[in-house]
Order: sequence, then C-alpha cells, then structure tokens
Amino acid sequence: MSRKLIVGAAQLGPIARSDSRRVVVGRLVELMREAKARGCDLVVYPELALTTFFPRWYFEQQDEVDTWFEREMPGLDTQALFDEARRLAIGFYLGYAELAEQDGRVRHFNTSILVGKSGELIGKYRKIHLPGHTENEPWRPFQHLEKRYFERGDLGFPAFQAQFNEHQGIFGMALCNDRRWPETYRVLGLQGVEMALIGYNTPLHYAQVPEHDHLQAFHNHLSLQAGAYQNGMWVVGVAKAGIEEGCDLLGQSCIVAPTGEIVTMCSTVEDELITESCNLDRCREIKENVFNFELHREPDTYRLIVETKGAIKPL
Ligand code: CDT
Repeated sequence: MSRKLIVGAAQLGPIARSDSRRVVVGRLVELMREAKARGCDLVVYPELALTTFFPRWYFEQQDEVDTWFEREMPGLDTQALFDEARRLAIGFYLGYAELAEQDGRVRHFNTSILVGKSGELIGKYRKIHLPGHTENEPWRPFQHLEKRYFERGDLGFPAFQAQFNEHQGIFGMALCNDRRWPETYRVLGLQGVEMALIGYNTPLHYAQVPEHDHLQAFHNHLSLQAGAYQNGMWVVGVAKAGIEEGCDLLGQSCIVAPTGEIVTMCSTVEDELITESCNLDRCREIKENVFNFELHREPDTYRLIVETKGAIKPL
C-alpha cells in the first residue's frame, strides 16, 4: 500500500518586533504558493509564526502583552492565509498566540491549528510543556517568559483524522519544548498518529547551562528522530530561525521518517521551504514490528509515569 502525502516544512527567518501581521502573512502566503507549486498537500509553519518571539521580553502591562495575541482566527490580518489555502486547496499548520474568552475569563495559550484544504479548522492544540520562567530575570541576555504569558494547554494531545489528498491519515500536533518530551509522542502514538507537526523557536544560547549551547542542533534532531522512531510516525519539525532581535535561533527544520531518519533538512536560517513525499503506510514498518504497542507494551509497569511528577529516589 502507499498513502503518499507531499508535505512542506516552511521555515521562517527572523521576524522583527516592528513587523506587522500583514507583512508576516505575506511571507506565509508566498511560502504557501511555493509549496503548492512543488506539489504539496500540506504546509507546516513554525510556533508563534505571526510575530517575533515576544516572550524574550518582560512587559509590565498586560495590555502590552495582549498586543501579541490573536483574538480571532482567522482575524482581519490572517484571513488572507485562509483564503489562499482555500484557493490553492492546500492544508496548513500554524502556530500563534491565542487569546480566548473561556469560562467567563480571558485565557492565553500558545496554540497551533490544523486547517484543511477548504480553509476549515480540523483541530487545535494548546502547548502543554511551557519552558522558561515566570518572573523577570534581568541577569539573562534575553528572557524566556512563556510560563508568565501562557497558561498550560487544556486540550491534551489530541489526534485528528484528516485528508489533504485522496488519502486519509492521522495527525497530531505539538509545539517546541513539547518535542523534547517522550510523553508527547507516546500519547500521540497511542492514538495511532502517523504524522506529528511541530513548530519551534529555539535560542542557541541556553542561559542556565551555556556549556550546552553547541548541542542545540543535536538535541533538536535527537528528540525529533527518537520520537518518530519509537512511535513509528513521520515528524515534521519547523523552525523560526536566524538572528531575531539579537537572539540567535536554531534552524535545521527537517522531516523525519518513521524509521527515525532525517529525509530532508533546511540549509539556511531564512524563509525556506523543504518538501518530502511521505508515505503514511511506512509507519506500519515500525508500528507493526519493533514498536508494536499491542504486542510489546507493558503499561502496568509504567505507573510511575502518570502517578508522579518529579523523580522518587530509592531510599
Ligand atoms: N519555544 C520553546 O519552547 N523554546 C524552548 C527553549 C528552551 S530554553 C528556555 C525549546 O525547548 O526549544
């Protein structure tokens, strides 16, 4: 069998603090057109793809924080992306900061959506693993205030049946720091996910352990490749890359096969599209063999994973 889906990973170069949503959406549309011209059924953009990575700054006023968030999706400036997707008949994944009025209060999430080729919403994911810190820490060269500006996602790790060409597939989403956690992929894998879509913004400088700065690219690929292999799924990892407002962000966006092999990777830190024809049926090579969950998993021995948060050391 062969269920081929042509996927584009649309890496973005830096977005300036002063760039309007309209300018950024123009770049996304251009990449979408290139993806269509190269035969793509689905195009994947990074995390927080509409603005600069604003959690690198501490803002006193919530009003100022809220200017980075979308109250509607599509909204006035993002409608053009949905219109173009419908015109081209191409699906997309997009990361953005979401302001929602829910349960009688204002909520802030780091969100991604999966949109079908008619411009319809297929699914939404709200980031679970929020890295960084809550308070202003001026000793850092730049802040990472995701824990201050976002709430933990409240949707779990949902999976979606979706069809972007003649074939149906099962898709999941995650955002940036989620990709470092094996639990992310396993929860998706346990829902039969065949392709995980993951946008990221990863500074090369890690303030707490700067000795690891040179390992950022390695850890990125290590995580994406392990997640793909151990769950038998395609993984599409897409960066916002390059020097953004003085902060150097990792590129190396890539598409990983269910065997864990990187099959294509960006070579710049600018707007760049890479594409791959992904046969979703190749997931079976792994899902039906070495990681045949039904046959080989032993969940009753894994209780600690869901019953504890931190490590419990032996006495
Ligand atoms: N956006 C995001 O989640 N970035 C983190 C940086 C970790 S350092 C605080 C990442 O895991 O790449």
